Amino acid sequence: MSEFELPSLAIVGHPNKGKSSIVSTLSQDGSVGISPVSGTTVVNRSFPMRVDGTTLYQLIDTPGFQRSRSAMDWMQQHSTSASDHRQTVINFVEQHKEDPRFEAECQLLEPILKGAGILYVIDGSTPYGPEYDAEMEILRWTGQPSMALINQIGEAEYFDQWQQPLAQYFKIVRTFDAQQASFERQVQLLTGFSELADSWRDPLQKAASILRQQRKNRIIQASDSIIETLISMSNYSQRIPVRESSTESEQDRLTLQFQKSLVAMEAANRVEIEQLFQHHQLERSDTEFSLTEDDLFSENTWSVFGLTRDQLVTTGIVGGAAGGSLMDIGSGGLTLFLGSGLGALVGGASAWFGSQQMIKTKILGLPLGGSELVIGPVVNPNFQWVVLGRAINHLQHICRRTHARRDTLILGNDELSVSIEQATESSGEQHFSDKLEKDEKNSLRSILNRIANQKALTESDRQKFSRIISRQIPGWYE
Ligand SMILES: Nc1nc2c(ncn2[C@@H]2O[C@H](COP(=O)(O)OP(=O)(O)O)[C@@H](O)[C@H]2O)c(=O)[nH]1
Ligand SMILES: [Mg+2]
Repeated sequence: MSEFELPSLAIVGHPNKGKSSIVSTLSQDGSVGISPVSGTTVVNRSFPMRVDGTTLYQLIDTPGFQRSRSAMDWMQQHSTSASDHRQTVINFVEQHKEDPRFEAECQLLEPILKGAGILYVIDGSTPYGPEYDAEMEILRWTGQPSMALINQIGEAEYFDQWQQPLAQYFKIVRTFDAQQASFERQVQLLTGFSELADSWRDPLQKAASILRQQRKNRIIQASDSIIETLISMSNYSQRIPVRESSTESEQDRLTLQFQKSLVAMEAANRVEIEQLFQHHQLERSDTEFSLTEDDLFSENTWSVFGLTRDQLVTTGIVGGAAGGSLMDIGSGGLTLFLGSGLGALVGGASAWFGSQQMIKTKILGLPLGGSELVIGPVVNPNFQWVVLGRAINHLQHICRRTHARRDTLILGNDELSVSIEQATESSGEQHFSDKLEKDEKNSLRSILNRIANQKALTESDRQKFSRIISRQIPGWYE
């Protein structure tokens, strides 16, 4: 009896209750128009859920009911018994198609009468009132399979008030937070609906399993891209010609340039991951890492990732390597240059890099005369852990974020400390490395050491890495 080939769900309700937000979340489409101004959606718009070129289902965003009571009055006057309810709704739309008073009602009823299922959305933070009865009654008259969703826009909770009236009209009533719903909750909504309509059971169950598989593939792809970035960042160095006349401000500029290149590599990885999860219009506010003493390698920064110095020591994240593997500028061949103009440059750099023991730097003589400063790679042994910690944190945020959210993604300290606090409350755990099994931690340490030492990774290293990262991500299915 459906004119649609695919499972189709019309999202309906009062204006401004989060209908478009639900469409956005369930279709993973950030381009759906969401607005605090009611009346933004005036015509239906359909959003297909596509995976690998196949459309699994479609969601139809509709304008909110405007005159449900008058519409219901008309229908009651034109109905003689329950057996003609559906036909009466059809007649109503037929007769009022051109009537501007009932534009919204005719729009939203049209796909339902063509066979779309109904997701009726109410806001659980506003009280129930009898004005909703007419909406629910009209929907019931259509005879289409339906489910009620309690979204929560504000702080207040009137869920209890809503339970009874909703239960009278809908077989399934669920709470569903359009902005916060986890991926699993989204999939459960689909499978819930599959129980309501026989002809959709198979396609919707299949859609759910395809979505889970897609999620899994994306997480694996994301961890592959993280490891590639980690390798590039760990190997990165820059060669910069230096002259006798090089000045200190020039040197500052060069170090800044080196740092910016690393920041750009990290940013490119973030964009890639955001694209992978279809967050195309995402605005992100990020604390850039910088290679200054009181930033990347300070205890302050570690604590941003939930690491205390003690933890770093016990997990082996700090330790041993720092002193030994470091090629301190100011030592070895470089001292040759001391005393010259170049020496002044190097001397300045030494104070800058040397004290922090983090970036390998050397001066090379060029065959045709002149010298180059080779800056990088970063040799501080915490580098890979910090970069990885930041990447995992970002990926976790992206995986948790619904497409209904339009606010800036804040990866700064505040949000991080909040999420760390939450993690601590629920599990007593802090940094991702705390959640690792002992053998995982060992594997990861050895993989990160290989990366730090610029040794090639084996296929099995990569697979282990992928698995370890994936397990840190919400919505990962074993
Ligand atoms: N805090 C919060 N705000 C929401 C939620 N769902 C919708 N909103 C906000 O409510 C307003 C109306 O949302 P929209 O989806 O456009 O509602 P529609 O008119 O029913 O399509 C927008 O400002 C949304 O950002 C939610 O779950 N939580
Ligand atoms: Mg809308």
